[in-house]
Amino acid sequence: IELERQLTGALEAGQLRLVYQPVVDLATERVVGFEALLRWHHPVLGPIGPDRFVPVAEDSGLIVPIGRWVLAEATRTAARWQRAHPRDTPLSMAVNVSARQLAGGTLLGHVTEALSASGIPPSSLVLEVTETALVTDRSAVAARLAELRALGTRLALDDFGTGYSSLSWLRQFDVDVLKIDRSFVSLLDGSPDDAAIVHGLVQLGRTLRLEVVAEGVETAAQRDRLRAERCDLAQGYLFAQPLEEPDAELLLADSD
Ligand code: G
Ligand code: G
Ligand code: MN
Ligand code: NA
Repeated sequence: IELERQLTGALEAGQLRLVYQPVVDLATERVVGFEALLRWHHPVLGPIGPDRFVPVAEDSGLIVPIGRWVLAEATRTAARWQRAHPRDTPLSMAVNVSARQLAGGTLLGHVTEALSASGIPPSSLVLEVTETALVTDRSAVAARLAELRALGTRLALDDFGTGYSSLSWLRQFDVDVLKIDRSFVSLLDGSPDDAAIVHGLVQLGRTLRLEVVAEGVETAAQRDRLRAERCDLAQGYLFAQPLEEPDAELLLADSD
């Protein structure tokens, strides 16, 4: 409750910040986009991770104004980076969207607003949803997702493979990107049987003609294995941690 009270003021006080983790093309190792991740710089407690405060924001409904700010900020940054670093395919920006945001009636408006204010091509905005966001009311969620997709944004299924219904999910909702959870990527250091799971997940994505992103790539061995599996994209500490805006921009310049 105390955290909730403080979070209410945090947005206005400028205590919420975004960091950006690069997404890398495995074939070329070029940066092709970023995932925006929320951070709370608490004046007394110091940095608080989203694992602690996003659930609080969800329960209180604060995730709605916070999510609106995240969309505006991330697309504004994307627009700047796209102008400074033009590519054949414009740099992408992925934003996490939680269950509460998806269930509420304002997400579509906030996405529309962010797209028009920033001017980025809708297809360069990737909205990441987890399976848990989708368990509640499947037909309502499917309708919301279809509206978002009709704007031209892309949808990613985040933490893929960790939920209990991943596969039925894929059949029911149209997504464009599959993000393989890092718990599976870490298996690539283990036995051949474990690696077979990653092989299966990448193949599944490819067969469904989805873009496949491996999360949490930490070692060169994992990267090489994923490349051999023809996984498209990767994120992880091997390439870069989530970075403050200026550091992300330096890395981007290196990638031109
Ligand atoms: O950055 P970190 O790995 O600590 O993020 C932890 C979790 O917090 C991630 O799983 C992510 O889904 C969630 N998260 C990060 N940023 C945002 C955000 O802007 N909005 C929402 N809804 N969730 C976020
Ligand atoms: O759930 P989601 O995928 O949105 O969360 C991404 C989170 O994963 C971020 O909080 C980020 O800090 C974390 N992360 C990113 N790369 C790595 C990695 O290589 N290893 C680990 N352990 N965590 C990572
Ligand atoms: Mn994510
Ligand atoms: Na994830």
